[in-house]
Amino acid sequence: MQLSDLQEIYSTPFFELISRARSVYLEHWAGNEVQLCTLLSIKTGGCSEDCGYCAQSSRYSTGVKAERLMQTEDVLDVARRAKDNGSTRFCMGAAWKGVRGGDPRFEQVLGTIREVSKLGMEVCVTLGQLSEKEAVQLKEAGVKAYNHNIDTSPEHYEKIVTTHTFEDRLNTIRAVQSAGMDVCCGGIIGMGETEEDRLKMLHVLTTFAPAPESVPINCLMPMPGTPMEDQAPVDVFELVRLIATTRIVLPRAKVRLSAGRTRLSREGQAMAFFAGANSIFYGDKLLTAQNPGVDADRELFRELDLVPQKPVCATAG
Ligand code: SAM
Ligand code: DTB
Ligand code: SF4
Repeated sequence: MQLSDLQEIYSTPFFELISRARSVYLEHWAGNEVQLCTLLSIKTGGCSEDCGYCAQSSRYSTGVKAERLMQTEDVLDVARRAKDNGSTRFCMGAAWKGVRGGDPRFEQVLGTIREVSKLGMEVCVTLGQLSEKEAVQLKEAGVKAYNHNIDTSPEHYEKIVTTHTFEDRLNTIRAVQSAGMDVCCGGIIGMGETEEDRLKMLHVLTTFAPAPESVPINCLMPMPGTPMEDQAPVDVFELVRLIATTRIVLPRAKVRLSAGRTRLSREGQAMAFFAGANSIFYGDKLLTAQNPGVDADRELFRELDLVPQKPVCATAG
């Protein structure tokens, strides 16, 4: 698929676009099921990288304090609660540039993963850069999917991050694929990129082999103290167009309506679900930023007749 194909799909008249996305969606998924994922920051703040959107970079004064890696028991408490609340995916994030085999902190994370994976939720982690050796260890410990976003187009990336490259991101994704983990990869919109940048990002995702298992679409949460703190909110119709286009070109991927739901109306979210978004982060907090509360999401699901998606790969009750 060429970039021009994506541009053509994206610029289809709005209602035609979302109807087409809906038909593609219903061919592959139950249209009333949305996956609930709980996120937990197991290592917050103090990151060496300069990602211009991120409250956890040590380069900016964002008020986020650097914390130590969470103990396994504490992570398990949160994971059990997430499961009781109906989450079927549990994603642990660390504010690291990457991980290195043999580092005791990585060994600790592997131990945590072994325990969490016994709970029967899909286990996802996002720990930064990896090589194949660490990817294999994660897979063996019980990780189903590894989240590593390309975030924006290759051209725009260097305006957002200077401490690592777009190619570094792709190398990690290749290591994840070789180890046989699912790739969870998407990006952020609302960082001053053009419509073309958004579609170039999506185009890169369509070149992955195998295709990404899930695609998180984050709307920038403008974090105070970061270079992006004053960015304007994303236009809801642009977001829905991008979701619809993603659904059409990656029909089997879970499309996750990720960060930024606190700034979307209920109607905006309904349109995103209609157009094929079928996964959300569930719980009051993302990593450091706010997310709609559990009560608000339960109410929204009730109003829209949506139900939580069943786990795809439960290994235990
Ligand atoms: N350090 C690892 C990495 O960079 O891959 C894992 C954690 S990092 C916080 C995970 C992803 O969160 C980023 O790639 C980005 O897509 C998203 N993210 C971070 N801050 C965000 C913000 N302010 N608004 C929206 N998405 C954000
Ligand atoms: C993803 O694409 N979005 C999540 C998850 N992967 C790790 C992170 C969103 C972070 C939002 C900003 C924050 O909480 O600091
Ligand atoms: Fe560090 Fe990840 Fe935040 Fe970049 S996005 S500063 S790598 S935690």
